[in-house]
Amino acid sequence: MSKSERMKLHWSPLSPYVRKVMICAHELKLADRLELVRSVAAMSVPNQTLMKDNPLAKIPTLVLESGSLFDSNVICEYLDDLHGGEQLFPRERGPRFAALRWHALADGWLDVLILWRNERSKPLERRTPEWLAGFELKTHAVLDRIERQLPELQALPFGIGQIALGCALGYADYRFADLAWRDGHPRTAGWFAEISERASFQATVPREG
Ligand SMILES: N[C@@H](CCC(=O)N[C@@H](CS)C(=O)NCC(=O)O)C(=O)O
Repeated sequence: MSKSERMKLHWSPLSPYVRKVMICAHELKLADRLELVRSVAAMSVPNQTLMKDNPLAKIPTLVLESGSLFDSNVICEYLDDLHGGEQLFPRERGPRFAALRWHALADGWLDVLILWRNERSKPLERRTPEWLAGFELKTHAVLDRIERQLPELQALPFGIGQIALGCALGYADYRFADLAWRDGHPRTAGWFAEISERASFQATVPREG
């Protein structure tokens, strides 16, 4: 893979995983190098065009001249590797695994929220109450963990951990307003308000279109 090859990104303005990639691209000053292709990805109707580049039919998918890359974690690392300067994925062992743990927590929570949203979109009689209860329980456990351990994240250099968490909280705001996640989590709320001011976050706020 060459450092100057063209990059096409299967993209949507509402996907939190795509947003994570776009925030990395903005932070790394690589956003102008991405050709954004609006791609609809829905679990129930796999997008055949997207499947040519990613058999899982998921976004984000990054298409390079040398092949395609997915998922968002791999794409973020790829972009970070292209960039010569400050790293979003720390190199040093301690900070690296601390950042990766936050990344995994935030992405794992996003996976829960997406499944929860899918379940909530079904007609009432087809919903599985135990699943709904499980998604809610995990969400509250994640939020409580974030609130407690936030100082650890704040002690790390800005990077993939903060980006992933910002995307997950942004998605919770966009799709789960009724969750009122700020209640009981004032430290997280303050942190999110601050990080949302970054230009990379402002440029990628979820919006229809
Ligand atoms: N683990 C993947 C998750 C990507 C993902 O689930 N994206 C959603 C859109 S937000 C998607 O493509 N859904 C279509 C599907 O699951 O078939 C990543 O980090 O890229």
